[in-house]
Amino acid sequence: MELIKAKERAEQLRAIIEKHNHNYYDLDAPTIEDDEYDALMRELRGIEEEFPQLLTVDSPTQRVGGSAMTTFEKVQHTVQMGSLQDVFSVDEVADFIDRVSQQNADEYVVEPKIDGLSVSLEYENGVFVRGSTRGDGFIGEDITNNLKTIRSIPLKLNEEIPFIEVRGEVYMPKKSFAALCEEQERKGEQLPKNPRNAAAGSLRQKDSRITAQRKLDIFCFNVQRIEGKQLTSHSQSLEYMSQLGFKVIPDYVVCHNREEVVQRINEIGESRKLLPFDIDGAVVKVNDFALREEIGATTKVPKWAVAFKYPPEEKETTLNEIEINVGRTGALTPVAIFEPVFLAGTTVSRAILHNQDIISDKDIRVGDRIVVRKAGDIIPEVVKSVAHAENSEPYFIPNVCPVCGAEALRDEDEAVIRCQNFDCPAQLLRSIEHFASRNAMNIDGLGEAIVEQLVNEGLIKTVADLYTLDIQELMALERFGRKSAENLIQSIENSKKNELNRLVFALGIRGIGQRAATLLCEHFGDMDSIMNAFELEISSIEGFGGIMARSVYEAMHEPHRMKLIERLKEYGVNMSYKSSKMSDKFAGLTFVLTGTLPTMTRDQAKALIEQNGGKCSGSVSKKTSYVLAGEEAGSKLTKANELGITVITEAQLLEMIE
Ligand code: 0OX
Repeated sequence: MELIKAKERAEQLRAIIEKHNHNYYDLDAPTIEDDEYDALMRELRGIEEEFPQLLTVDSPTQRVGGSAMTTFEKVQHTVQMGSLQDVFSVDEVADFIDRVSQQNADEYVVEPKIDGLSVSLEYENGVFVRGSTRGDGFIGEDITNNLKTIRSIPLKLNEEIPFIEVRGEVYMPKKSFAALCEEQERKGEQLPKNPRNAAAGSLRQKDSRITAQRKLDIFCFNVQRIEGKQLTSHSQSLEYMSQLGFKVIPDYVVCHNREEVVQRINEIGESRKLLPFDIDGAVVKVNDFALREEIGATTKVPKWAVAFKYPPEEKETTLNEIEINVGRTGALTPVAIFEPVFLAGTTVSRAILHNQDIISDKDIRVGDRIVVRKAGDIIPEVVKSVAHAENSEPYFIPNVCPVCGAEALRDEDEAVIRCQNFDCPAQLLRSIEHFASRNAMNIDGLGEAIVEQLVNEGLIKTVADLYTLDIQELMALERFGRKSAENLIQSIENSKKNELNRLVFALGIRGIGQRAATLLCEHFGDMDSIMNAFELEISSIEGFGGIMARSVYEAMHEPHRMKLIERLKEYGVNMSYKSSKMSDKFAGLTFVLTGTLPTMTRDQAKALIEQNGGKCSGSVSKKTSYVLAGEEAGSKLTKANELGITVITEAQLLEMIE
């Protein structure tokens, strides 16, 4: 084919393909069979390969990325991609409307809040040049190639506007999610937890060909920055985005007062189950841009918008049984096993009931009709019992261990019931799993199933026996080959060199977590000194209370633990501590970590905070000093905003240390 003809045909093909894309992805009304579409794409690709000079940045062939990348480049957002203030009641929405109407607001846009991932899309002279994740709001990651695979993201706009940056939410439609689950199941691979997680995983693929298969979609809802056009209101900007070719947030309505806003929020809530995508709330925004400027923002959220979060979805089901799990410290934990229900994106059939007091307060009995929900949309919980089965009786946690049959007693000051047998097989299993776990001795390849196998085959009776295992012994076991046996022995060998704080934590002393273990090591320097310490000296360590000191003292004088430590010493497990303390800058401060940080893992950030004298906690409260938030930060960030706790980024943390 000669060049001129090829150019003509390529342009024609691009126009046809984009038209079909629009019909399929934006209008949900396909106008071509898959194989015909593939043939058009093949023809276009063929021309572009023969005449590379004809290739354009906005060609539909550019949507399916090339080879895998190793990292994502960082992107500094010129306009902060802030989050929204969450509210949980209609009263709070009314308060918001009252406040902004006093500042002269008289128009509000209410739109669904898509449960996906926020991204920024930048266009120069109408051409898509860069797409990035929200990150921590200031710095995100360049995911242009992955975003190009989303057909509803225009590669070229309908107008050659000098510059525009828009913000949208990438999501996985329920239909694509169902198809992905089906495919993963067929391949025997792990199923994604919910559409949001699946979308997040797909967007972070290093190989955009995988992203392309995931059928993601987007809704755009904000102009972040624009040159060459003046916009005066949110509704006008939504219309303008639509005109440019963006897929704009659907079902938005302009309201004029509190009643209209509340009615619209309720309508969106009612339509929630029927929508082809997940939403987790409704957003109410002041419409007028000049007024938004006046109303302003806090450091974290705009004051001219709120996100109303719908209450967690609840379902009724039947409680089939209450299972008792025996933990590492012998605690008997009741778990509700119920008829499976689909809740907030996943099927659930179990929920922890915690302790006898909770069961008694809610009068939960086997056979009951119960209401379940996911707390924070993640952890399943039993809300209440709505009806007892005929002839049912109140439930009591047994006073014998279901695993070894030994006596189980309620501790004096606790709600917990514990098996009293030190040699209980369940406790042994859990304590070996804990010993080997990532934050303890970090023995790779020693998961639950292997521990169970080693215990059942009689190869280990205490954790010290791990250090006597040899390759031949392991190879004689089912499912062990030479390579896996060698690897496990090597991991066990490596663990001998661990810092002492890991070992102290791995011993599983009640009430002694990673931080307390490190404090003990910092104070005493080696295992012998910890073992010989008086209770009073232990309790003098900053951060230690009387109960913790007693627990350490007693644990270190239990004959079975003393023997265990003696054996570990004999096998060459490290018993001394080299301090990694850097400073006391964070002394007295408590941090809570949430979301994915741009460069550090959460464990690394935690170590850094602790090395500078700070403390990390798992939940936000009034006592929290800082919340360190990264990408996809969830309910902890919301809580921090509610309590007015300072939220910092990874960069700010590093600055504080410097
Ligand atoms: C959503 C959504 C998120 C953006 C600019 C300031 C407020 N997930 O659907 N955020 C916003 O607005 C932010 N609107 C939305 N619809």
